[in-house]
Amino acid sequence: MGVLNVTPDSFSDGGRFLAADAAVAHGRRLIDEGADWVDVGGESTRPGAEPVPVEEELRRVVPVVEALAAGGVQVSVDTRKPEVAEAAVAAGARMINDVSASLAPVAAATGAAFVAMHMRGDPRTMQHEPTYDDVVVEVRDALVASADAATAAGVDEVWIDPGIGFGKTLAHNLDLLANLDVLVATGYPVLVGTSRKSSLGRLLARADRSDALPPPGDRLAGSVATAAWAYHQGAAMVRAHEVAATVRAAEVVAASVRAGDREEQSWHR
Ligand code: HH2
Repeated sequence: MGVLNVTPDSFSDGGRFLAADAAVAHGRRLIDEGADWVDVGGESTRPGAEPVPVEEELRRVVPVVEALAAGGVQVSVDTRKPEVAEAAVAAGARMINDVSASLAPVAAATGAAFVAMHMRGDPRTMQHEPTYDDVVVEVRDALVASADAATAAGVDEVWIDPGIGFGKTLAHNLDLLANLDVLVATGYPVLVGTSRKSSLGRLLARADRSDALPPPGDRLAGSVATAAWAYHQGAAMVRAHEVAATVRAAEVVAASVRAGDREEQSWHR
């Protein structure tokens, strides 16, 4: 899933694709690089972000969704607002990617697929000392509750996502990544978004023996490493800004996993 933020303030690509024609061109580029989906968002959800009024989010998102979908691109809409989700699906989006996990009724009513992501609180406050007793179990249980409710409401295709960086410390994010197989075992397809996030910045600074976090555009090694790890753990999709490198890494991991499967088969023979 390639990321396309039509915003002035997203943490890594804010302002780059605010003009609709630049956004559409970038969305097509993500598909050319190997993305299956383009995830169009009109409101940043980075820590501390201020909410965007519905009219403004519609103005940013709908023309871009319409142009991409008309060109045959599979579009998901990254929104927390029912009005935006409805309008985006009417414009051709086929998936609602909802960091608040509250839009299942819209997905059910429109026939769109649905991503239920885990978040503690909301973006303005979510990084104020998040605490969990057992982050993996609590996130899994919350996601299964959201996904089961979406299924019961009539959504055909439901995905779950641990929400890396959404109300989680570095230790929580690492615990979730280390135990992605626990989410995979729920039977719901798992989406993971680590791309360029500040947890990676901190790990990369450690690798560089530096106190300074590399800027979001200089976190590719961490993004690709965690995408490969996620696929190896059984995730079905990753959300990435740098699609070409991610697809290449995913192909290599897939080949290794297939080879591993063969070995297991011959072992059993
Ligand atoms: N992360 C971001 C936004 N949407 N959706 C899902 N399902 N999973 C994620 O991890 C996720 C997401 C944050 O990244 P980005 O869109 O690049 O930044 P911003 O929120 O600042 O626009």
